[in-house]
Amino acid sequence: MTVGRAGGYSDPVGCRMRRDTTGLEKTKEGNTVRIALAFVTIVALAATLLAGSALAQTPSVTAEVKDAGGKVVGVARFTAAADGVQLAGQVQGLPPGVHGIHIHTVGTCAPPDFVSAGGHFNPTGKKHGTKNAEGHHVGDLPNLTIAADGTGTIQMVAKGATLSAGATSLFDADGSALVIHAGPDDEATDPTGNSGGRIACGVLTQLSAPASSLPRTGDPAVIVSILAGAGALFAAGGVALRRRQTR
Ligand SMILES: [Cu+2]
Repeated sequence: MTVGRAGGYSDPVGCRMRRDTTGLEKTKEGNTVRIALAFVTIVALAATLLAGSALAQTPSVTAEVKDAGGKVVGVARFTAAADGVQLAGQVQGLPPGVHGIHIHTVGTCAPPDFVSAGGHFNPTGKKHGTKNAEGHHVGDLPNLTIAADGTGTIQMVAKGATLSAGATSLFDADGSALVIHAGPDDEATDPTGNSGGRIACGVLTQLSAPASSLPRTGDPAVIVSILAGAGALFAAGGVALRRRQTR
């Protein structure tokens, strides 16, 4: 079988033959296959890079909560949810009982009173509390219950809040903070919920990706990416050259 003449292939203007740097005779048919392969390679590489990039840009938002003495009493993680922002975390070393907890409007936690965090995050100009007819603040949250051993689970949604850019974003110019209060929130008294002093506070911090998932220089993944990128450029250049030569 002649190279490029497989399976009844016919070329009405005659099969144009040429030699490339490998010394092998090539035909338009062969070139088409090579172009297709190169195209598939480039698309696959682009898809891989885009997927990696999307992963790296997935926001990871946490707040390390500290008490008035500067001691870490817990960590909360924030993720986008259908109806707002989901909070999940654990706290310990806090007074047992029911405590008001809110997202406050400024991302500054200056102990011991944490007044620096400002009022509740309220970008929509509502009044405090889900039991308030004119409520609620975007930063309002259900009460947090601390057990007799001082531990508690944060599992709640900040309804109407977002993490991406926009009017209800927790990442506006001055950031925001998670604040835990001394007493329970009545979920109706504007603007505070009457939940007493602030006993713990954590600034919402956004990372582009968890540190453990970021590639480091010298990682096999980085080297493979560089080699794959170089390969794709080489293939694309080869395709362009061949197309010119076959004209
Ligand atoms: Cu508060």
